[in-house]
Amino acid sequence: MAIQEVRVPDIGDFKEVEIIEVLVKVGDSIHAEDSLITVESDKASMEIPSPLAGTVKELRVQQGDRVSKGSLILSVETVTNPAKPPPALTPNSGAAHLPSASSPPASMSVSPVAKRPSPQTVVDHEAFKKAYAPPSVRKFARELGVDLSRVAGSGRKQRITQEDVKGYIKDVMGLGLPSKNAATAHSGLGIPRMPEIDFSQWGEVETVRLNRINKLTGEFLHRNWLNVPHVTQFDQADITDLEAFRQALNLEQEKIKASKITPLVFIMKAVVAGLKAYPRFNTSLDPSGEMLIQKKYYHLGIAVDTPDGLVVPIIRDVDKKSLLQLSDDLKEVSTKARERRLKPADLQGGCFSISSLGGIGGTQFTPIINAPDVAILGVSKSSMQPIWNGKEFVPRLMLPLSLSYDHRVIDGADGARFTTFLAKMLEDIRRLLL
Ligand code: CAO
Repeated sequence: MAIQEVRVPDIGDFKEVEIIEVLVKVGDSIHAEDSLITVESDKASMEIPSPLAGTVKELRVQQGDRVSKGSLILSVETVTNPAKPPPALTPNSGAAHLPSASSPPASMSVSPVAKRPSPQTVVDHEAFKKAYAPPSVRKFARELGVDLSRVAGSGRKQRITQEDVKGYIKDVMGLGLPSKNAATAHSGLGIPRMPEIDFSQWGEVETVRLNRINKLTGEFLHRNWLNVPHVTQFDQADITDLEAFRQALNLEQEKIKASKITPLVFIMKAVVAGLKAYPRFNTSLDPSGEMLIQKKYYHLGIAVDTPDGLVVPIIRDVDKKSLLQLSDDLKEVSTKARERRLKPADLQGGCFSISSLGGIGGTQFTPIINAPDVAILGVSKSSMQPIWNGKEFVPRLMLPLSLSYDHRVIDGADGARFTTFLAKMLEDIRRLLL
């Protein structure tokens, strides 16, 4: 480890140019060729990349400063990479730029937007060259097939930023997600954007930044809500007998100091029986909309409420596990989720999800499908209710079920058949053995 200074390299005719953006801060970990600052002359702008990798120790410039060749930008505590000579200047029409490495932010790697090509097929290459954008944004746009000449810039002097490109893609994909792209007054769905409101005019407020899980979950749920035509089927299952069995089982668990079993593991088993009886619930729609992919495995996503937000780890091969094994798995994944120990693989490969709010309360809700699954089961809190048995009202413990399904794949009749089937399984769990 060593502290090394990074200075402005030979930038040709650029002398005493103004820094219009500082792209890093103290403590940032940077790679060689990551952009550090953007400078701008009367004619052009350019990003100045780092010649080395490490951690930013001290920043010696700020926005508005003027720099020339040799000006000190910052100092870096280097890792293994030795200092490299600065990369060569790559002129560009309208704007001269130094090449810089840039990759989409983590959120883009889970976003469907980044994986799908833009629907726009023809790129006007001449106009693309003239667009006012730094190299990292050009590279990003080229990778995604976005014609920069169609993107409105929100940066200084209408410079196009990576956020503008993302906003443009969201608009053309019809996701209707809010973007800073000023080119359109409406989102892709024609939904007017929410106005920016200064709430402090009515009283004291505090602005809190959303954490990464909140942001990713928000984007994911919004995408699914807008892309998938949801229908929610409500039902309730008489779990009086199941509950008597569970209580007896838990007494035995207590004797051997094992942990208690909750109704959720029985529900997981009933869902797997449902997926076997109605295989269309165990499919995913091909993005072309032409084909269904039938899954022959039974991995269930379980929504877990954590202090950082909602996560949905997967419990695999639910069909092959006993109730006690499932109970252990459930404890393990929910503990890992709450202790932030889940790995990306723990969140992938599910077939169908369950969102259980039964331990909290509520009578019913409309869960959002965890696409590419085609359905999700919401479970609310069971309660004693008077049920008419043909002769009299009898007290029965009723469990509310809310099944949201993708109406492109599942018809309403099958939605009702599935919840009726689940209720039947839970009413008499001996049926799960059939
Ligand atoms: N009806 C009545 N009681 C229920 C119940 C139900 N449907 N489900 C659970 N309970 C009881 C349990 O038996 C337990 O009681 P005891 O302590 O007396 O045994 C208590 O409620 C707490 O259960 P739990 O919530 O800790 O355990 P679980 O196995 O039912 O659920 C988990 C585990 C991880 C799913 C849950 O803790 C959780 O995070 N739920 C929230 C999911 C969520 O946020 N969904 C919303 C997503 S947005 O759509």
